[in-house]
Amino acid sequence: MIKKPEIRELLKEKVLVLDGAMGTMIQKLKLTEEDFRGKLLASHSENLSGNNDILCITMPQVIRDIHREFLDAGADIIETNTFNANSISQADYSTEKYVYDINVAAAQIARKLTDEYTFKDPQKPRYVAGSIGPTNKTASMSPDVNDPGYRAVSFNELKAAYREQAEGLLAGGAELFLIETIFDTLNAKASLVALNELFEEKGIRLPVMVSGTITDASGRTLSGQTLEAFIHSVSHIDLLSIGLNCALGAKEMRPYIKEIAGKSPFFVSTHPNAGLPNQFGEYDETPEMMAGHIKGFLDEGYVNIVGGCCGTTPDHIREFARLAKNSRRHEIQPQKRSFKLSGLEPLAVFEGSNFINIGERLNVAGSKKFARLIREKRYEEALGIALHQVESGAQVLDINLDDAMLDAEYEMVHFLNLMISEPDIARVPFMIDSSKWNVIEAGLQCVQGKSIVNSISLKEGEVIFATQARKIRDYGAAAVVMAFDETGQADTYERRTAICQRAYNILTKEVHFPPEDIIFDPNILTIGTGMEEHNNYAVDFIRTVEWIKANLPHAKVSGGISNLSFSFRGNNIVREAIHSSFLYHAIRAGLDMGIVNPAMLQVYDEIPKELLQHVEDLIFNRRPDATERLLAFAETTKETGPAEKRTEAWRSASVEERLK
Ligand code: THG
Repeated sequence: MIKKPEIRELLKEKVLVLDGAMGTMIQKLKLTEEDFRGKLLASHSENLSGNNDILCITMPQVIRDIHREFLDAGADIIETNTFNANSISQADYSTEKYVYDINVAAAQIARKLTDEYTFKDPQKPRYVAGSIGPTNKTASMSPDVNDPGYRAVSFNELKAAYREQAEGLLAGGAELFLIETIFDTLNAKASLVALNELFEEKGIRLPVMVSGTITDASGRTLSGQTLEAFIHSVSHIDLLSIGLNCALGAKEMRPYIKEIAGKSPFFVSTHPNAGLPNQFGEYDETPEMMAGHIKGFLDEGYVNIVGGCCGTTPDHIREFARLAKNSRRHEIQPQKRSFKLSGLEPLAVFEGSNFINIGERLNVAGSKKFARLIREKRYEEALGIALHQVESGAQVLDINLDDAMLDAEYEMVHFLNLMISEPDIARVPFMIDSSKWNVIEAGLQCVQGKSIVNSISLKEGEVIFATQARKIRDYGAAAVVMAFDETGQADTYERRTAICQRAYNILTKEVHFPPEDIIFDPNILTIGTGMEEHNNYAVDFIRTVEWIKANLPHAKVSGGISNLSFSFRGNNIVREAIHSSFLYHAIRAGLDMGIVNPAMLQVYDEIPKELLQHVEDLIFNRRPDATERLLAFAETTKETGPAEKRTEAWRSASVEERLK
């Protein structure tokens, strides 16, 4: 056994060098079909030319020689020749059944060499990274323009394929994993979940590098995420590094590497192509040219791991190793424990107001129109409601398809997939709202962004609560925790605070759920029902908000605002006034977000004084006859048409203006 420092520790001391491209090195050898087949697959049914990964079992000497060249050039980390060694990609060659063997062989070949080199020079330890490519299918886009809800591969299919690959790499001696060339974050999430499950089962944890790819000048991944949204989507795992590879050359990559260096909570890696491909698909950047760009990254302190992708040769790597030797290294920027969500874009927080409004209208229980459109399968029109909410200022969209008449799991998956295909909708993060765990998990498997689960609770006891919370964390989502326990819904200040405290302890101490991703919902219950015991609901909620903010560090608080006014259905003027006043006070008490109808938020200061007086008498439980008085007053203001049709000037104001 060769003793080596943990790579994480080594990265605190120096910049490490990753090897260069395997694919373009193999290409240069101009191997024949017979070479690819070797003895082992001499009579295989399909052509194998171009199946580089198969060489690990049919012609291992070729792979060994290339690794040697990169090690001689000074690479600290070499990547296994397994970029396409997964059953989904190998299906192109009908070689799925060799996947495990390819991965074992690939890791063994590499590991034998790194051990040899480390033994020769213990001052320069070498490591094997198991290369995990994206596969040739994408989980969050439809390959069929006429069927945007279709997906050629599911999350679970990807997860199973990655699991098989990872098991082989691990068995062969890989010491870390490199999930690379990520063009669709959902694929990467499937591999992160697969790795996590493997680690849990084996009781180990290897370092994981994640490397995305930006395909054009838009600065987005192929699946449409901005870089920051991508970072939010994968940062729930304690990664070794996050970085970029392929697609662009180092020069074009520079602004993005700079951005990652500023925003990544992990070490930063880069392994660009040797420039952009020329008209023949070849890469022209010489080692000296490319080294010039890499030197720029190093001098600025952007990176911890440098290497090369397509077109880079041992000569390129030799230059990088020379530069890395005495180079400055990137210092990870200390991260604030802030609330991070993403869709295609990071959660937009408005200046001057941290309150996040979550659109409530995509709820079959909360909108007759939406329910009818879904039941009649008029999805185009249902998407119109989603778009309208985003345009009205919703920063997150709540989606609920729980209905006895619907297959909620099917509808959740289908509707999410449709929304994800509309960039103007998918730019915001989603809140997956269901009382059924299977619906929530199916939803989580559709979204590449960092979303919110709505909701979990202690209703069915601690074991189920903790199990679901762990899964949510592994999928990289935040969670709404309802103030519910085994005995039912909390409806007093004492019960609300006690349950939130208990849930917080379990989540932070047992589950290691990040506290900033816990969103308490201490139940906004209906007031003005005529029942005396309901009169203090709003007051108790607001007090609970204050208590949570003071006692449960970093936790967020949310609620379903429109619940409050169900008693005043049919009178939207009164309902809106109740919502605005309640929000005004709850936000001052610390409410972070709310499920609202974003098109119906009224400006607090513009609520007519008399109406406001009546509304606040009710909200603050200031007099026993508050409901009757408000109802009587409401008679005088009865307004029949749907509120959204009215067109006062304030409605065109920005959301933060309206919230003020
Ligand atoms: N907490 C959490 N999630 C929630 C709630 C909550 N999800 C659902 C609900 N409560 C929040 N969403 C809504 C959506 C709509 C309405 C109320 C709450 C609503 N709808 C009109 C009504 O019923 O009068 C329907 C109008 C129409 O049909 O167009 O008020 O508390 N975590």
